[in-house]
Amino acid sequence: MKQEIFVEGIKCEGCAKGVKEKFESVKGVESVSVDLKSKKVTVNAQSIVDKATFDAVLEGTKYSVVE
Ligand SMILES: [Cu+2]
Repeated sequence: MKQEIFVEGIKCEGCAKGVKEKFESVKGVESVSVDLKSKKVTVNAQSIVDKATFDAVLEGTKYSVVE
């Protein structure tokens, strides 16, 4: 299942890498790619991951999922 979400707060390659690693730690997620310019994160997972899960994984960071 491919999902596209937008994440606020991504400003550089380091941010992109950090968010990628966070999302890759979510159970069932197979691959993550981050487009720095559009702040679009493409997530490939075994099943749809809900927004609350992404919110939880980004909690305490400077990043947040855009509604
Ligand atoms: Cu950064």
